[in-house]
Amino acid sequence: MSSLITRRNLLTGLGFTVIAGGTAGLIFSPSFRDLVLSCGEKLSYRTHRLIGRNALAPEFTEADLSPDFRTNGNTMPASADYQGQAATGFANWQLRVDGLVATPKTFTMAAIKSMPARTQITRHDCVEGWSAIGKWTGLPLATLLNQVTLHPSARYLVLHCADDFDGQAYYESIDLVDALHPQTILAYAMNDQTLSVGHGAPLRLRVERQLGYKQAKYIMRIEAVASLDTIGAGKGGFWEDQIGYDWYAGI
Ligand SMILES: Nc1nc2c(c(=O)[nH]1)N[C@H]1C(S)=C(S)[C@@H](COP(=O)(O)O)O[C@H]1N2
Ligand SMILES: [Mo]
Repeated sequence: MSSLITRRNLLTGLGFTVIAGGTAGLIFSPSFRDLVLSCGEKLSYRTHRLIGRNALAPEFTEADLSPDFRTNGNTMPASADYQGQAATGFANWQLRVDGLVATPKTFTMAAIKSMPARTQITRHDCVEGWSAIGKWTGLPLATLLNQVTLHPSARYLVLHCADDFDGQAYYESIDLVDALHPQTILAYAMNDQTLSVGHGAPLRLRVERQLGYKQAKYIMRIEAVASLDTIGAGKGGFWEDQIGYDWYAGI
């Protein structure tokens, strides 16, 4: 376990170097940035293969909870539909699960909350250089996937979100190892409160072995696919498409 923490810090530190350098104006060359980022991605993939992709992320205690867990990225989706749903406390929110599944299904929040929940206290690490420890409660993604039966050709899950930046929808994707990982949940509560809009209500992903931008908020649809090539610009996520962040953001 201690080696896991050491590696986590090492890799997180690498991320900080890139960003701190970028902010200070020291790293302008995209090729240098790409090189550093892709070294980090390979190192983190290799590290996770050594320690096991199914290893658990560290979990903490109530005493470790951050008094102030900031929000980041979008904090209120602009869409009128989303805002109407927020006004009714997401009473009619529906999560669509489709793509390469035997039985595409739509789940209400009541249905999602009626299934056995998992609670975990974990550390969120944003690539921009901040971390916070929070308590997350939600539905294990594996439980949901059991209900739709993945087609054997499915390799990734795409999380489609209700928000956008300048008309480009936010989305993220994970492979099936992470989708079935025991700590991967669709969270609807944070620190024992219903998830706030700022933190991604009514549903946000927690995929605890990866960085903050993978933790998709405002999830409205989960699509099982064989390839990411035709989703967005093909890099597997909004920031991956826009500025070349690693698709596999292992920590
Ligand atoms: N839909 C959506 N998900 C998102 C983002 C976003 O802008 N939109 N920002 C990401 C980033 S960069 C981080 S660090 C976390 C922030 O989560 P928080 O607002 O709960 O702190 O959400 C991630 N998921
Ligand atoms: Mo982030």
